[in-house]
Amino acid sequence: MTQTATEPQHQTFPPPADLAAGAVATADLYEEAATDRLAFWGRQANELLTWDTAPTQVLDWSDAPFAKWFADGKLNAAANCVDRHVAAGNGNRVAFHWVGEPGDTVTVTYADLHAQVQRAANALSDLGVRTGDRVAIYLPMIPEAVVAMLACARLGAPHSVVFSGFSAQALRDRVDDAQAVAVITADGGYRRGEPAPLKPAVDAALETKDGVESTVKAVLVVQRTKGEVAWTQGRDHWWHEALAAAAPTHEPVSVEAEHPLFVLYTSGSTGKPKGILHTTGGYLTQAAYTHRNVFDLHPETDVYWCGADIGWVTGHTYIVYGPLLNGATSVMYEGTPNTPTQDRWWQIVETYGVTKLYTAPTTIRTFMKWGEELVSGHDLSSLKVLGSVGEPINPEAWTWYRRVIGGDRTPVVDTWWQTETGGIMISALPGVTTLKPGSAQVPLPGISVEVVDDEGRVLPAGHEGAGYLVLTEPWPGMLRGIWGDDERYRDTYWSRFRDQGWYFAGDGARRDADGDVWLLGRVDDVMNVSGHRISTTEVESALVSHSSVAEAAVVGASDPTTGQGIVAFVILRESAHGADPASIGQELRNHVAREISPIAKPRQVFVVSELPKTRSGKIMRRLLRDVAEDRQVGDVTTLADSSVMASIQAGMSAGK
Ligand code: 6R9
Repeated sequence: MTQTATEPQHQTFPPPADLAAGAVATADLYEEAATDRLAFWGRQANELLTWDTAPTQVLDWSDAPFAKWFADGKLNAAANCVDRHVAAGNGNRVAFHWVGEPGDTVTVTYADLHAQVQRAANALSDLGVRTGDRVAIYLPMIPEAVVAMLACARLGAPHSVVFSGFSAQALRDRVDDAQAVAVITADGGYRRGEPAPLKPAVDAALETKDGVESTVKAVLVVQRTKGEVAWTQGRDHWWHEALAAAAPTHEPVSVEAEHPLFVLYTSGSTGKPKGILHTTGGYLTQAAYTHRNVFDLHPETDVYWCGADIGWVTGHTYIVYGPLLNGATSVMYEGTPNTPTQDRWWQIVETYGVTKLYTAPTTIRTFMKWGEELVSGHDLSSLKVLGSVGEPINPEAWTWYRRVIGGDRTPVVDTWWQTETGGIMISALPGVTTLKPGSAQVPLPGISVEVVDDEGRVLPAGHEGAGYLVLTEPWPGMLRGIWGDDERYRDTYWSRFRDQGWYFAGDGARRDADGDVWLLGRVDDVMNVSGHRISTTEVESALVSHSSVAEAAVVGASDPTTGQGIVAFVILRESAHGADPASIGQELRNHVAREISPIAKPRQVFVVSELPKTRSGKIMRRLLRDVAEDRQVGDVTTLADSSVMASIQAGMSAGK
C-alpha cells in the first residue's frame, strides 16, 4: 500500500497551549483506562450519569456477543438529560438556540425542555403509549424533535427516528419492523427556502397495504408550516393541543440499564435496513463521556453546534443525548447551508459565538467548493475545536477546515464511529493529541482497536501496514443487537473474526509506524488493481489535492486486464469551470500517478456537476460503479436527491 505524498499529510499540529492548559481530558485518562478498563468505565458511568439505583456491576459478557453493561443499575435517560440540570439550579441555561430556515428563532432553556418533555410524556401516555412500546419519530429539525425523543425516553418507550427525507415506503418498512404503536410527525418543514410537506408521507405510509393494517394507533402532528393536512379522525392529534391538554408534571420511569432506549435503522450491504438496538445505561455513559472529552466541553461557556440531522446517529448522540447529558448549550439549525445564502452557517457561528463545531467532510468540501470569500466576511474567532465525522477526511479538506474555518488555530478532531458503536471510538483528544491531518489517530481511552490481516493477525507495532479495523473488547455504547434478528447480528459483526471474538467494523484501515490509525473506507470500497490494494479514499484524496478539484468519488470497475480499473468522478472548483474536460482528465490522471503511484492512475476521469449521496452525506459508490460498468443504475431511493444519477449520466453521454 502506497501513501498519498501530499504536503498536508506530513504536517503535525500540537495542541494549542491555552486549550491544553484548561482541557477537561488529560493524558492521564489513557493510563487510567489501560490499568483497569472496566473500573474506568464504571467511574465514567457513576460520575457522568445520575442513577436511581447505582450499578455495582460493570460488564457482563457471559452471553457474548450480547453485552450487558451496568446491569443492576436503574435510571431514566430524560431525567439525566433534563431534570437533574433544572434541579441543580441550571434551568435558565439555554439548551438550544434553535434557528429555523426562514429566519425564525426559538431559545429553549433546560426549564423549557423540562416543561415540554413532561407534557409530551403525559400526552403520549394519554394516547396509550406504554413503557416498552416503540414510537416512530418522523420530524424535521425542530425543537419538538428533541422533546419527542426525550418524552419517549421518559416513558421507557424506545424511539425509532426515521429521517424526514425518507419516503413513505421507507417509513412504513421501519414502522412495521419495529411494530411501532405511534408516529410523531409534523405538517411539514422548511427545506431550501420552501415549506416541504411531511404529513402526506405519513398518511401514505400508514395505509392498509395488501390487507395488512399498520401497527400505529396514534399520530401526533406538530404544526410547523401551517399547510393544509388531511386528517384521520381518532388517529391524528395535534401536538400543541395534546400537550396543552396533558398534565404538566410527569414522574420519569426508572428503567434498568439494559432497557432499550432506541432503535435506529441503517443500511447494510443487503437490501433490508437493520434496526440497530441501543440500550440506556451504557449508551448514555459513552455519549456523555465522548462528547465531554472529544469536544473539550466546558458547559458554562461553550456554544456547541453539531450540523447533523436527528435522523442520523450523529444527531442522536451529538445533538440530543451527549450535549444534554453534559448540560451543554447547543445551536440547532433546521435547514440547508445555502439557504438563503451560502454563508448561512458562518452567520450562525458569528451570531451565537459557536465554540465547537461538528460536521462531515462532504459538507466541508462543499464549503471549499463555494470558496473562502464566503467565510472571510465573518468573525469566527469564537471557534475552539472543530470535529469531523462520517467518512475519511482527506488532508486537504482537514487543513482547509482548520485554516479557513478554524483561523489557523483550532484543533480538528476526526472522529471514527458507527451507528452500531453508539458513540465516538477513535479520535484525537484536542488538549492532548498532536494532530495528523487525515488520520483519526488513536482509540479513545477505554476503547480497544486493532488493525488485522485476513487471518486475524494483529499487524506488528512500529511498522506500517494495512488491513481490517476490529474492536477487540466490548464497549458501553455498543449495539445490543439488530431489532428482531439475533442471527443477522452475529453474522454481520461477529462471524468474520469469530475465533478471536472480535467485532468486525467493515472498514479497512492502515496503521502507521507511530501506531496512528488511518481509515481507508468500507472494505467493499477497497479496489484491487493488478493485485494491488488501493483504497478509493486514497485516490480521492490525491484528486482533491489538485487545485482544480473540489470533490471526487472513485470506484473500482471490473477490467479485463487489471481485475479492476479505477474510475473517477470529479467536481471541479469554480475556478476551473470552463476547462476542457479531456485535458483536465489527462492532467488529473497524471496527477494521481504522481501523488500515489502509476498503479493508482485512474482509467477514466469524468467531470460531473454532482455526486450521488445519501442523506447522511455518504457517496453511493454502488451507483457510480453501475455507471462505470455501463449497467442499468440500481436502487436510488436512499439518495438525498434521486435526480442526481440522471444528471450524471446525461452529462457523461454528452461528453462521450
Ligand atoms: C457516525 C457514522 C459508519 C461508517 C463507518 C465508516 C464511516 C464514519 C468516519 C468514517 C472514516 C471517520 N466513517 N466516521 N470513516 N473516518 N471519521 O458515520 O455512522 O452512518 O453508521 O456510518 O462511516 O465507514 O463504518 P454511520
